[in-house]
Amino acid sequence: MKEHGAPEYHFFPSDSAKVIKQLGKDALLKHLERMLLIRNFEIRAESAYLQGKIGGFFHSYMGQEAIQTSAVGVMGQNNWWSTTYRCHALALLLGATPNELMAELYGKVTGNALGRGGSMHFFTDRMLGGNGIVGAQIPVATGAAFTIKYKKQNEVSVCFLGDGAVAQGAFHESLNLAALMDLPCIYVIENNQWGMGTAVARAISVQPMAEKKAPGYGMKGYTLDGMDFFNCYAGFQHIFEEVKTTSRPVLVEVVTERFRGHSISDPGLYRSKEDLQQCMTKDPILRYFQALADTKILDDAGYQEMDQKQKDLVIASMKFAEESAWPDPVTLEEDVILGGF
Ligand SMILES: Cc1ncc(C[n+]2csc(CCOP(=O)(O)OP(=O)(O)O)c2C)c(N)n1
Repeated sequence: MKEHGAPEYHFFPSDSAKVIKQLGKDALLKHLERMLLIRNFEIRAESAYLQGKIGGFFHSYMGQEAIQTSAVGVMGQNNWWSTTYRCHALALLLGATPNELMAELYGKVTGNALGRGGSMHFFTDRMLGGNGIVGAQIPVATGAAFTIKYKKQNEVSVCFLGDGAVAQGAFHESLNLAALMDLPCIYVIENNQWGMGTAVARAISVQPMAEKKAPGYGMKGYTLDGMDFFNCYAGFQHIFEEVKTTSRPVLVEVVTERFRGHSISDPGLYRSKEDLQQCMTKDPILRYFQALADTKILDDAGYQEMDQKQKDLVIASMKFAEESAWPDPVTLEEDVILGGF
């Protein structure tokens, strides 16, 4: 099988100092707080899983926090959002509480989906899942973009997908239709280098993906550095304005790393410990904090305090989940459409 070397990426040109100045201290701290909430949520939920408190599937977003935090930071909640089964971060960013999400992981009745969905099926009033099927959210997001256009709303539909989903037929059909119909959809490939244990270079025939594939649909393509919050922020800002002005879809590739296996049950034997350690040196949260420290916005003690606060919130959510009731088995078939056509 053909296998490529790492492609040469041309990242969206950005200037961190400019973004720092534009955001100002309060917003900068808010974004750090959000990333730390996500990181702490993933760490604690993982430990609860390993203690047997959580069952089923579990996919961690650790390492990718800068992407969705910057996207939601730029565009705000009032758009349509969709993603894969790696959905804990997006739900937190769109306003779901740690309590309801942790309770959902524990399968409790107080959970985000009444304890029936688990890790892969978080949602909010503007988040169309949490989708367990690779590529399932791409046509859904395209439909949401159609609705926006049909109702003449000043919004966009943002669809996060993995690099593995790019080879799905649904990807091709959706992008083709969005381009034909001028739909305001932002397709964001989070390229974390792996589709389960398959390296992206072995699965996708053409790279860099956005740069090379977007022109085939008559769209613009952008590449962002997913380990650099400021590059993502500047890129999404430009893309958001462009899509709202032109109502043309765009394809974005964000180059990132996942710090865990594909799912919690993946021993990760396909990459060496050294490779993993190397990718963890690019931690987007530490890099972001470093920029705040360099500009004297936050010192070490301030960072520790903020991190501890997020940890405490997550630990409180575990207590909430632990103490919540199980769903009543009598309700098992409620909200399920049974029977034939
Ligand atoms: C249609 C379909 N085929 C296969 C699977 C099994 N599967 C689950 S995740 C996954 C890999 C997807 O990788 P990627 O799109 O890169 O996303 P990532 O997990 O890296 O975020 C596969 C093959 C599935 N859920 N759905």
